[in-house]
Amino acid sequence: MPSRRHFLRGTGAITAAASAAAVSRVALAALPDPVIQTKPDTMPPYVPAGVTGAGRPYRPVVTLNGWTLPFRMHNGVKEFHLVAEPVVRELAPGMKAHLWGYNGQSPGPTIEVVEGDRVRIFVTNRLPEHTSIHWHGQRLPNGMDGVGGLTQPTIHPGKTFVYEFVARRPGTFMYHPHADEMVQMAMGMMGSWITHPRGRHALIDEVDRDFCFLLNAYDIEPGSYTPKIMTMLEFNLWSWNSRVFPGIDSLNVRLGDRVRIRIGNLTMTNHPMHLHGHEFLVTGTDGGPTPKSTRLAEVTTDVAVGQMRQLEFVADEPGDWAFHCHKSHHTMNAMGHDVPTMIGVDHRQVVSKIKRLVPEYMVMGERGMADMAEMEMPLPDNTLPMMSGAGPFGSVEMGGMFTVLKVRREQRPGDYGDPGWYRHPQGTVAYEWGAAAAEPPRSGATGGQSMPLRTAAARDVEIRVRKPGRSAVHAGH
Ligand SMILES: [Cu+2]
Repeated sequence: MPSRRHFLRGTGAITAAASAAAVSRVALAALPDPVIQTKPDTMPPYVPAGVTGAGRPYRPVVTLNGWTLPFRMHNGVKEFHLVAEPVVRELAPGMKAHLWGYNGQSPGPTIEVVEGDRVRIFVTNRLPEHTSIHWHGQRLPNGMDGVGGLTQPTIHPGKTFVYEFVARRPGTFMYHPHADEMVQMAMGMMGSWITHPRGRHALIDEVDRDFCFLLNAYDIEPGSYTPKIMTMLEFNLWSWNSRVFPGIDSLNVRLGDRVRIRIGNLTMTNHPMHLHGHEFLVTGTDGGPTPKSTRLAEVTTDVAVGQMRQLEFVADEPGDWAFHCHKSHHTMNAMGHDVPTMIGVDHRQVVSKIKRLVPEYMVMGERGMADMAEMEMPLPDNTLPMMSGAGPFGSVEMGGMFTVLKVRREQRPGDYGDPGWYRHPQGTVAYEWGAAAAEPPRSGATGGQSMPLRTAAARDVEIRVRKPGRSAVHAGH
């Protein structure tokens, strides 16, 4: 039904205008028209119009490569409509995935409310199997907890269920199915939930920019479109809000901004989140704001499976600062794990012999794997290079869970647009040493555990021929 797909773009004042118009055609008591978003862009913050009261206005969040779901007020209740449905998500330019999500996207839209709000969420199931939604971390009546079979019957295809509860405490939350959970989360069904404090809060500082995203992961065979749903740990695409580098938008801030980043982890492993150039405090965990006495300055914090964390810092160093998961294989896209280490192996002799058998054979990894980032290697359709992303100085050699925090003096308040690459002041970039480097002094001792520099290449190296192609280069993760 393309006529019902509304594209939210342009101003920060996006509202459910189109859905409100549809609502007026039917009785007000009817289901709110679902608002659908199909673009993977980071949308401007959602500022609800005409909503007054305690805690309003609040500083809305910006969902990385995502959006906030508009609501309608109905007799003092904030009403949302989530539609669980198959979606097509661009993970990064060059690769689309056939996922399940909500309202046209995976992850689903962020739900953003104020502490004390009564919230009613209509959930329509347009999937081929039953589902439910669990409101991860919320205080709520037991029957609203969304555990299929335990606290409610599941929502069958074509049916709509209603969840209703009061957002009792401020913080960062998530939502996801609690029915056929392993399959439905492997297919991309999840979303963020932000509850702002009702007023000034002793432990919640006001910030200039408030970002949120989920850590998620997929196992998609290069050349195919649909995730493998029975994968337990060996995922091959490590994503933030179902995007991988270079598809993840940068976090663009103004010099001196107080910045909050809210992160939830719905993958099956932990992610040590690492920010360059700044120290941050963990100001919030699963249970809400942390006591100030517990806040340690960090540059990396681990976000374990099922956890939410809030990082805060003052962006007082201009530049393009890497922000990524510190598990190095999580900053890569799909690759083969059965590639042997070839560093230090001189196999020039054997290449010509192998090429007689396998004409397209390529030598890989003789000097490390950096060549891979720039190599023009044929890839199957619908896949991404293992390491890519063109920066101002060359290939960034990254993939997966990586993006850039861009801190700029010129960034205007409220402007989330990409300012381009940082222009480094003269004399502040690492540079090549122009003269010959002296040989470093080395120990001449021969006793004990001394290990003299090896000068001769190893002999009698056993070599197994591996053919290029799916089996060796892009065989899962
Ligand atoms: Cu990771």
